[in-house]
Amino acid sequence: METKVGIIGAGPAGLLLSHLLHLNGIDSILLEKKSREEVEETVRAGVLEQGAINLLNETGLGSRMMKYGHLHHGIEIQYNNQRFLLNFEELIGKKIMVYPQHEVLKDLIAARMKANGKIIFQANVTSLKDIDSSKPKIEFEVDGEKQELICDFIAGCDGYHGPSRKALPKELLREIEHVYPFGWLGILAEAPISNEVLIYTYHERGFALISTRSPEIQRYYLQVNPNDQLSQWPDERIWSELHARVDLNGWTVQEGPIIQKDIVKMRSFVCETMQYGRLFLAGDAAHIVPPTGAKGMNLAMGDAQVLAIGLQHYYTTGNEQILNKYEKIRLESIWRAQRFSRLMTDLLHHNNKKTSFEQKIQFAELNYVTTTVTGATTIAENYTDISVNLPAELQKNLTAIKS
Ligand code: RFL
Ligand code: PHB
Repeated sequence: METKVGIIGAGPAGLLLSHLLHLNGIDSILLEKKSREEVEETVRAGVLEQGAINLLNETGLGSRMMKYGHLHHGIEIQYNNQRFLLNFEELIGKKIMVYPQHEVLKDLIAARMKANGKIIFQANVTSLKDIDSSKPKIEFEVDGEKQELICDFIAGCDGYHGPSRKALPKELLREIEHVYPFGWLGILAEAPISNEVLIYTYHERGFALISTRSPEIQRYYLQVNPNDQLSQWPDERIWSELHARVDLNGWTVQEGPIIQKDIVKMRSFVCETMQYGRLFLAGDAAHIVPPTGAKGMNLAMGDAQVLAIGLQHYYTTGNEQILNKYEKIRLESIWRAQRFSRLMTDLLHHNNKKTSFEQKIQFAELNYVTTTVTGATTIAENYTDISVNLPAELQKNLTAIKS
């Protein structure tokens, strides 16, 4: 099998890249180890930045998002039994879209299928070969049968645990990691909407987040010990913690049957080596953020956009100049998103290891971002629009890939 761009992984990064390449007449084959159903059902992210909303709309992927997604004009931050609205629209004229990641994936897969795009599901990539040559190869297995894909370029969009990053020479790896002493217990509940916008709550019992998936399904999160097991969190305990942390006089979290539960550990990770030879890493394969800033899916889309621009430039001019800048361009946005995700995590979680000085500073920070225009504007700018940005020099190339 042969193609121009071999893509590993049908997450937001891989699927968006294959769609953008298709819009520019560049052939690709995407290999995904899960089935289509599994990909379309995995519950993960929920918030899209302004740049991601625009990109989906401008590349023909936005119709279901605009119909079923929910545009939010801001978020609320709560602490000390007080709730503050940060109205992003009023502050900077931007909004966010609450639209589940698996719905974005359904839209992308449908668009690829309609265009006869080549996605091979249940294709488990086992190794990458000759990545420093002009014909790199991907070895994979379908139904236990070994196959090989020969390409010009490989896009490693296979998440944190995928094989792409592991194919980079160890001595060239520049990896940086920070582990937080927090975990998030996430639930989906069949309940009516609790609030018009997301509520990020600091409480001495721990952080809580009120989010939503649809008018009938709500997504709530609780800060837990990262080593907690789901068996320690029966439904009654979850509801009693949510009420204790978020309820206010006259306002209560809406309850309903819990249909899904999971616990994630919180980490920041960047593999700064995002290119080696003809292999490019994109999305979670290269970086992980703690979910407090809602950046992971957006960063994956931002990577796909710049990679698509670089490949489009290469196939029209034969010049690898933009591709060679991919790593540098993306690391700027990635580190800004890392900074913001850490800031939100520190601001909103309770850490009993903090000294009383550090705890007082945390309250002063909460006060600053909720009661001053400058503080709130900083949150608004970073929350709504840092992951899918392009340097000015590439703006003209963007028009080309969207055509
Ligand atoms: P993905 O989505 O992990 O997709 C990688 C794909 O690669 C496949 N794969 C392989 N395929 C073939 N052969 C192999 N050997 C393979 N190994 C792996 C996998 O099966 C998979 O389908 O990576 P991508 O595209 O980089 O996208 C990243 C995002 O999924 C992730 O960053 C977000 O979900 C993070 N995230 C959030 N991001 C946001 O922008 N906004 C949010 O509100 C938000 N909330 C969240 C989140 C992540 C969470 N969890 C579960 C960590 C909330 C949570 C709780
Ligand atoms: C979600 O709805 O899953 C969600 C929203 C905001 C975050 C993280 C997760 O910061």
